[in-house]
Amino acid sequence: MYVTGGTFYLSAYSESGQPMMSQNNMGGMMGMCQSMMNSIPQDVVIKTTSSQVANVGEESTFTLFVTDKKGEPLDNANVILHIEKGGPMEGMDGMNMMDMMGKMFKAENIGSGQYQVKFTPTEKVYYTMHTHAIPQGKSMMSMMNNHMDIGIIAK
Ligand SMILES: [Cu+2]
Repeated sequence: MYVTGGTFYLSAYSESGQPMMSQNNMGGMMGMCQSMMNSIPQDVVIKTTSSQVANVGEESTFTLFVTDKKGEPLDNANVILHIEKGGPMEGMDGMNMMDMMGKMFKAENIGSGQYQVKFTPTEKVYYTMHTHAIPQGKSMMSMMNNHMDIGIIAK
């Protein structure tokens, strides 16, 4: 799957020329995530308004500020994310779409376009918070066009 110029389509072949459909681990996911990372969210603006440093073993609250492209705060967006160890591209290998979906959870809206995420790091590593903000009325498919990777440093 690739996201090119805002168009979402399926490619039958991965970059290596291997038919994608035969790959159980969905290596194409990496290409997709890379495309997502290289593009800015299409319908929203996602900003981190809290510290991105956390302590191992302690629950931290991260705050995201979501607006539309005009800077109007969005309180009814569907903000879903998953957090994993490593940089944006690490850990994607061997992870299939179902695993990813299963790990996703919803951020809680606290008003004024702000959303809270609670997370307790277990290791002194860099984590990536894959964040998707889907404006109300937009289909879940647009999550691919409204994605941002946010780094968290655990110490
Ligand atoms: Cu990501």
